[in-house]
Amino acid sequence: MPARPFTTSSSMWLEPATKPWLNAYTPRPIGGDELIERAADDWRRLAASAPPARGIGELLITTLEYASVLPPTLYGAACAVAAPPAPEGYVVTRGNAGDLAVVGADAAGALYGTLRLLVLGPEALLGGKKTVVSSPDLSLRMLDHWDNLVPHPVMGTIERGYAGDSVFFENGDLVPDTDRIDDYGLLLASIGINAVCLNNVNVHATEATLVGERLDLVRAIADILRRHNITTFVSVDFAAPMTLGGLATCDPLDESVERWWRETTDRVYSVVPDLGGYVVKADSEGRPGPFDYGRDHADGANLLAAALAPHGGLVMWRCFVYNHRQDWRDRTLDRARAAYDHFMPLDGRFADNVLLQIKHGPLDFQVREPVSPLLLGLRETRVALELQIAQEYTGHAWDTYFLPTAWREVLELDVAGDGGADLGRDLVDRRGSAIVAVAGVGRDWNWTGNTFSQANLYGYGRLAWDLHEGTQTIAQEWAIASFTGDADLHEALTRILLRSREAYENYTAPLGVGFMVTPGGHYGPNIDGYEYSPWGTYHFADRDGVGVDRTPTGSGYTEQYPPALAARYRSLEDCPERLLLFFHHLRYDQVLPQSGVTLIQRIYDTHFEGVEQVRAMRRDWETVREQVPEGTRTDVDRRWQAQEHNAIEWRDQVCTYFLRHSGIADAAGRTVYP
Ligand code: GCW
Repeated sequence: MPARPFTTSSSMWLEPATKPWLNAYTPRPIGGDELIERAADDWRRLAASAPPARGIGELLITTLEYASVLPPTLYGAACAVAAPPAPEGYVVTRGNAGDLAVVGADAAGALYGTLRLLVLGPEALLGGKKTVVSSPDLSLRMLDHWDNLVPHPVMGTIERGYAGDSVFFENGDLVPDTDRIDDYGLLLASIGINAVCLNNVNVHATEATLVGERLDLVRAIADILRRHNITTFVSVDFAAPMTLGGLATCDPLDESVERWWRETTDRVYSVVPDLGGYVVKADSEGRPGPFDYGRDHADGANLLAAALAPHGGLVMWRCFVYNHRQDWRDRTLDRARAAYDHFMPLDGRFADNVLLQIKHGPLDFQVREPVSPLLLGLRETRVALELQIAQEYTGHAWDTYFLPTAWREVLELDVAGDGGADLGRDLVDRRGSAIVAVAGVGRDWNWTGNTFSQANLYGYGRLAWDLHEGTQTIAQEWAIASFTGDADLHEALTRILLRSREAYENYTAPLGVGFMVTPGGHYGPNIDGYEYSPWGTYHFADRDGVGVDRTPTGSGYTEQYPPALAARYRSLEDCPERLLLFFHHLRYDQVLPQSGVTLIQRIYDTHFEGVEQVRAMRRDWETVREQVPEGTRTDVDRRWQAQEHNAIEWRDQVCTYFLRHSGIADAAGRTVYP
């Protein structure tokens, strides 16, 4: 067992200081599987820096296959569960003598059960019960890293990364400290993540060689991640037959192209036999793709699927396909329509090992978007829901923003609009769905830049495992698992997280209209920053009103939804207020049916409220900050300062912009700069 301590210094959910139970139990692996041995090792390793505790008993870690070896009370309890755990699931049970058993459906389940126990402790995990059973809702729970092998001149080592350099790569090579990759694997396993894509979906020249000359890097990282039950994926360049292979084409229907992918993939699997597969961004934001040859995306995806199928590999084919060279003068185009228009007609044409990876909203990880209609529409194709932990449009790692609040809403959407199954249920019921998130992790001491952003990574793992887990539970678990302190501390941290999304939404772009961010970097306000750009992200504010008409009188995007949802979004009365400007262009003096005030007044009110909410969160923090370790405390302090400044800037720019455009003053008489 390595004596090396876990390499984050403090304040994260594997924080041993918060876990006296680590020293109360002696782990005993049964069955000899490497993952089980490792689970016991992880326990012992963290116990080395946990507070001393009096021994209570043994922690027996095994699988159903070996469960008969357990002492009778533990065996009986583990086997008495109504439904045995599904693959990767586990039973945790407490015996009369104080011993604990984790019984996995398989070795992965034993690992996950042990790590869950390690994070929460037996009291929180078992509550008053003798036994708990847990199984993941989805079998593929993935993180996509947008890491570059060599720093990109504009995007750096991680595209949209706010937490330092890549945990995998440094200057075209492996990072010198590969122990940190091992720790990262443990961190991810502790929240049930079982797949990681190593590199940016924008695959530049050097990164393309990960399936060629630099396959050794994939092997080295896969060897480490595998110890934690994590399967490795790579992003590939659709034009690789040309850029790497020297062919004159990458036409998906060309025989030499097919051969190139087959031979390349065979070689890749001879080196990394359990690679998960390829992630692909094609015909998107300047990336090459099948459109270059008059082919469609089923042709493109199936080309790679055929090469991967003999090895059991998957194609994660992204649907973020839209015209990024739009003419802002052309009001007939609506970027929100693009994914559905491109992919819906292809439903049923994709190979079995293709998953269409779809961002949760039709635009781009905005604070508020409706759920992508493509996610709801596809019925004959496997889908992966794509979320973004990296806070590209949600405050980078400066502003505190608890993303699970927004993800909950996505997963809770009733898919037919009739109060029936929600998206979470629907994903489980469909064949072979998956969940993916853009990682937001870097080499910073706390992995995520802002310590509060850890709660987003933690929350992603929890929701990926249980699509119906509540945000209150997630926030509270993270706070308790990460910080030693009294109930006031944990309650304050939980409260802050749970309020943070609403605050951020209030002080940024109003009522779902989106963007209004600084072009390029996407932090801070610039109301017209993208208004005359080719990116298709417009708000259409003029002297009379603002918002995008996506009903049949406008772009008709609403009609991509199932009928009941289309009707809801089309209607001014029924459209959720937070989405009004996403779906409608409204006059400033329009009285909003839900809040009963005019649009312009609602814009003023939410923006003033947003700043006050930041101040309230900050005050909450002030009351408990002394309980937080020094490094984290001062770092969080300066992030609150930055956030308050950002919120004020947003409030004043938005309010002034709309005062100048509408000429209507704030009825409450607050300071809006003329
Ligand atoms: O939101 C945009 C980002 C790009 C990103 C792209 C994508 C990796 O601004 O940086 O590229 O989304 O999801 O492909």
